[in-house]
Amino acid sequence: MREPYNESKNRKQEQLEKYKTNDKDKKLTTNQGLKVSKDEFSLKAGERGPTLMEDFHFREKMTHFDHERIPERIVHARGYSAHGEFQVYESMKEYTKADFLNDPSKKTPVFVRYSTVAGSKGSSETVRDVRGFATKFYTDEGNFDLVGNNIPVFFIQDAMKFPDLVHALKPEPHDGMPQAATAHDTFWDFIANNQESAHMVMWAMSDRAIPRSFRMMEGFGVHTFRLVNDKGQAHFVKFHWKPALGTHSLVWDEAQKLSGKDADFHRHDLAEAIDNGDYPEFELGVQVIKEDDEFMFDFDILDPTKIWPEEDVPVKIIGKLTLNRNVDNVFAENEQVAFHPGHVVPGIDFTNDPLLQVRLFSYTDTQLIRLGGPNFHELPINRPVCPFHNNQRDGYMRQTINTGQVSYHKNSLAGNTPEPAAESEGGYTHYQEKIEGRKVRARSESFKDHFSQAAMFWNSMSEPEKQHIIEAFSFELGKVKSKSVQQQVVDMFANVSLDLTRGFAEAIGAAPPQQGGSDVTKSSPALSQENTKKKPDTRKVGVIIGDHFNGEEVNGVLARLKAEGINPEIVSDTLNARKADNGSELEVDHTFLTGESVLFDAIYVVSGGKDESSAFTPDALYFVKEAFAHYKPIGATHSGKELLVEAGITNTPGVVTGEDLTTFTKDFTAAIAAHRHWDRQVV
Ligand code: HDE
Repeated sequence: MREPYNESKNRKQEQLEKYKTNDKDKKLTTNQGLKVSKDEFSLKAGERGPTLMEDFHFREKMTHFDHERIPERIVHARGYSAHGEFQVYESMKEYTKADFLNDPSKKTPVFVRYSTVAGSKGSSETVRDVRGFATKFYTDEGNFDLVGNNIPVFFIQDAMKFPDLVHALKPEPHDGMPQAATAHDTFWDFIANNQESAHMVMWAMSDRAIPRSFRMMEGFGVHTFRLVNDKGQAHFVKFHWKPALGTHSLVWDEAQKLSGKDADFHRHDLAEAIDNGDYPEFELGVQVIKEDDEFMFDFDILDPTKIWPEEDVPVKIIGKLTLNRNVDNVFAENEQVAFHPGHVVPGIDFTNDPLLQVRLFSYTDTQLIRLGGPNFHELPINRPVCPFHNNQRDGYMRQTINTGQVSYHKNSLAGNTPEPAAESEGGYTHYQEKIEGRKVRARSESFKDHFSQAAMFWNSMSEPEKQHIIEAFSFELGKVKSKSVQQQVVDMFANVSLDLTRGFAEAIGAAPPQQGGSDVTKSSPALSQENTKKKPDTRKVGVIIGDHFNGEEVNGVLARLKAEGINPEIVSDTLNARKADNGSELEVDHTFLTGESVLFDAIYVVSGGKDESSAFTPDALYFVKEAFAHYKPIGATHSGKELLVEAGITNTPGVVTGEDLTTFTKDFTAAIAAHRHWDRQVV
């Protein structure tokens, strides 16, 4: 029997509470509960003598430590998570019987893990890579996992090639390099020899692969799934997450510098936003295609290298995800969480997408080795919030004490329980798709166009986005040593666009393609980040300040920025509070040493050094020049303007100066909302 949903509490949080423990103010004990008297010295035969085997306290402490690490995820090792809630806007009953999508008054607890794909667990977060966006919905009917990415297509069409893809993109086996990067020979050799990757590579070379924040990227279920309603009718569906703050990216130079300045940049950003009460929000969207329309498109809707252009199949927004709680323990939650695309609930089903089909095998298999056995569903983070009963027993680290004599089905001794549930009682029934065919190892003919949507992606980009793609190819292939691989990639992408390949062939010393190009003229405006939402909310502004600043003005600007949802942080050459001309003081958050320009979305320059007359430090000059080169908004008032003159920054797009408080803040806020000012001349 399902427990009734209680709206006043988040059932997952309540469940997790039972497992929490806090050691503060407690006596130190062994794992057997024995109080220990000393924890600094091992037991020795004499003060200067050898340690004794008898020292059970030392052995327990060291043995546990020796076994602290578990294997990292084979892909998506570097990740970070948060808890939250999901609520559907209106009942989706017409399409699906999934309970959590039927009741707009119901809040479903969720856990989301964001990740990079290629790098190790300790690698930097701002690398060029796909981002994982995996969501576990703890529904009343069991866990539903939407294990998606921030890119809507994939490199390959059949999961049989997944081990090859991952071997090619991971550090090369002979020297273990490079870490968390695809800028090397084996990755590009794989691409050139598996050309179904063309569309995904276009996305991976675009700004999408260097997101500004986990909070500012889209999420996609990638595969075509099925929604099934209570009449047994099915629709094809693709799932989307749309960020409330819009989709925004870093610039490549900034992303690389951030890798050193703050390798945790994205997790910092996520955790801080939640701590500040700036809860990240994403809307869930669905694209729905009727079963009868399966063959209406010029691509196969089961091909995971294809999108359904939003202009052709609109995204219907159906609900909202809010992330409102940080993890308490990264290992217990972020590391031990086990996602699986096969965790579905009644009303959500699979299709024959060959990538999805084999994912349904791989995820449980990988958890068995990573989490050490078949009982990982008992770990607190993985437990459903609804009861679960079956005849599975034993195995490493079993925690449940199953009482009773019977652990098999069918039985008479326990009245044939636990018993299967009828469909009307919530029993999952697989959609009865009609299947006919011969047993073959083959790629469907309908999966053979690899370049049309890659060309559509290119056509959809704004000029700055195109330039960034050219620069990304130039960088990545510039790191490739094999001339042959470089040329193969140029020749391959000539099928997407001659402008693109001519753009980077020269930079990598390859022959520009003589022929090729694409006939595709179609574009999809939804693909360009230029057309995304632009809001100032939660943007971080670095405020460069010295003593004797105009107190009234600066406090006025800061208050107005905060009222717009912007977060100013003070940067100076010391952490001592800075004094204004009117006697007021401002606490300093960072020095130039600890608060680099790459950590901010915009810069507000107020004043220079220790007194009114002193000039800006060279650090301040570097700070503002770097922000300018990253196309960031820069605001300056009064003596702050002198720094812009010193930096050679004149009246160009995104540079806002002025004395009138209200006008200045209004213009500066608009410049911040615009994200980056690509029309600026940067030399
Ligand atoms: Fe995954 N993938 N994948 N993947 N994937 C894993 O499972 C796999 C694919 C995705 O934060 C692994 O628990 C195969 C597409 C995310 O814990 C592994 C194929 C998409 C995460 C695995 C794919 C994803 C994973 C490694 C077929 C987007 C991180 C650790 C080609 C829809 C989940 C683990 C987390 C993780 C296999 C392709 C998303 C090995 C065989 C397409 C977000 O099981």
